Amino acid sequence: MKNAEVAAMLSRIADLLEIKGENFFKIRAYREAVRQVDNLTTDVEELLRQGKLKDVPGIGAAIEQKIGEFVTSGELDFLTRLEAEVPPALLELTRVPGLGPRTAKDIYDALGIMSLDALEQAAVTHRLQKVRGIKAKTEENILGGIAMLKRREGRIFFPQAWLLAESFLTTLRALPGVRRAEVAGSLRRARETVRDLDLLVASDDPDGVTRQFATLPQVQDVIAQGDTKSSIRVRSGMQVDLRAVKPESFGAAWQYFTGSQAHNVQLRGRSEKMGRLKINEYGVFREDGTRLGGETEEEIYAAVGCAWIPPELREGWGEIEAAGRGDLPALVQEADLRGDLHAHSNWSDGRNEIAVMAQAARGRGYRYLGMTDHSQSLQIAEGLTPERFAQRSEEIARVNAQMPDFRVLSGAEVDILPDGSLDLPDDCLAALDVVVASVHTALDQPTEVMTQRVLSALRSPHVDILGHPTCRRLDRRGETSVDLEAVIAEAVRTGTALEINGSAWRLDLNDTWARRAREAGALLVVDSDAHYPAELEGARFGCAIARRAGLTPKQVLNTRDAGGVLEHAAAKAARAIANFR
Ligand code: DGT
Ligand code: CA
Ligand code: CA
Ligand code: ZN
Repeated sequence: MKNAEVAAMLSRIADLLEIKGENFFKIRAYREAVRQVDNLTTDVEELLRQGKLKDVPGIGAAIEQKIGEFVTSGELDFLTRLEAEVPPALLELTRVPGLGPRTAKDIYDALGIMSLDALEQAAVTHRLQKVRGIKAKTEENILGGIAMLKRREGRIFFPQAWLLAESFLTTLRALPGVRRAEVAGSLRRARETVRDLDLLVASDDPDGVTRQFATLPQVQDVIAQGDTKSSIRVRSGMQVDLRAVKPESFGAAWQYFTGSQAHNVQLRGRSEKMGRLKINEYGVFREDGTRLGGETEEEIYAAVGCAWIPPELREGWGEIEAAGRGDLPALVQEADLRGDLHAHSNWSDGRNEIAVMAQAARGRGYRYLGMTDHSQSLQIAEGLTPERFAQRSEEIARVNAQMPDFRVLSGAEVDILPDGSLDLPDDCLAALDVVVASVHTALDQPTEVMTQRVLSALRSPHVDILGHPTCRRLDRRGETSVDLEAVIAEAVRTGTALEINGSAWRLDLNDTWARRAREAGALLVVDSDAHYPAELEGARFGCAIARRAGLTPKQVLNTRDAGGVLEHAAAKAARAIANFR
């Protein structure tokens, strides 16, 4: 047994005693023992065997006895009994680094927070500040601790990593000697989760740049430091790898470090077959060493007879052959999106007025915004009754009158009730321009029930879009049991669009399901589900998913203008009335 395990055991005891509100001196004795064990240069076990453990200052007979029991049996009865006295949910909260046991208990008592996910939610929404003694800074630390815990357990979702990457790119681009700074690795490929951040810089002084990088204020630890390479860890626990190359090798390095590994292996295979070319992070070379290029990625792909391959497709799924045949899809781009068809205003659970959301959407270059507030039964989201929808349409008309070059589409995100019926009457739905139908309640229905529930919504003439089809929330819950294959087939049959919800909390559909939907011939739509202006940015994440799914603009509903969207809705309604009613 290692000293660190013994120290962790003692520290756990101290935490639990503190939660129980035990005697201060007793708690302090355990904390002191932790400090001593941490500082030991010899094995605790060895000292124990020699009977010298109790000579260590701060470790008395009682603690020595406990260490003895723990070391010999791997367990400690005293600790097990203590743990049994503390609610498991509270124990869970104490796992967060930087969240002290006393504060954890205060939060638990005041807000009844039962899980790490709920804790994170409360911190994000600043509800934690309602607890005595908790300030904005404490919330920030708690979020940092939760992020660290998650990171230890593995990978993070790409939208979060993008935000970190962007702050690094801004910093790097401002450094002297940096000509260009870009994201590489799995994040550039928009893989759903990423393990670390890979950044690439072009500079005439690569050595100087990597050294400066390691001293940036964001850096918590330096993991490795070389001439052209530097790996660091930021406070949240995420690793960031930086490579710096000369400008003439930038394209080759960018290609190489974007991966994926499978893609790179296949590309090298092709280059050898095609004429014994060698591709590495410095360029493309002939056998005799002549350099054929490397300043741009295009030069690398051109050398093996391929068109440039969008990073989102570089997974070794056949994209190299397709690029060789000139068969790559012209992937949808963010600039192709003419509007967003899923957003909320302060009429329901959004934060802002319709006009504010509309202005923000126009500011992103959109021509329209589907204002899809929640329907009546979703009371936690202040869903609207038919009467309130009617009142809202007057405000929408006023906003539209003031924005001649923009159109707010009057819409709803109507709940699909547990029995598959819709939460608004037909006449109300018929009066709307665009209807997103979503499941928000009774999420634990068995597959058969859940699937039928969703299928019946797809058959409604009023439903244009199925919102967030799996209902997963990345921060708190997985997918419902819905049979997505069946849903995709019915979406194709009824002409209902399936949503790629780009909210950083959802990413739903994800890339694999969106790809399945495309293959089945479904129409998709890239939405943000924004509840305030900054969240309109979610369209960017949704677009990245659409690209990984291989979608072209034609296959995405909101690349059409408002007229095109309405036409599609009318066509779906006519078809549904003729066939499914
Ligand atoms: P990740 O970090 O697990 O989310 O996935 P990647 O693809 O970002 O992997 P990473 O960070 O290990 O490496 C970045 C890229 O560097 C990778 O996509 C391909 C490229 N690469 C080149 N040579 C190697 C190699 O020998 N091993 C690995 N793992 N990657 C390599
Ligand atoms: Ca990586
Ligand atoms: Ca890496
Ligand atoms: Zn929703």
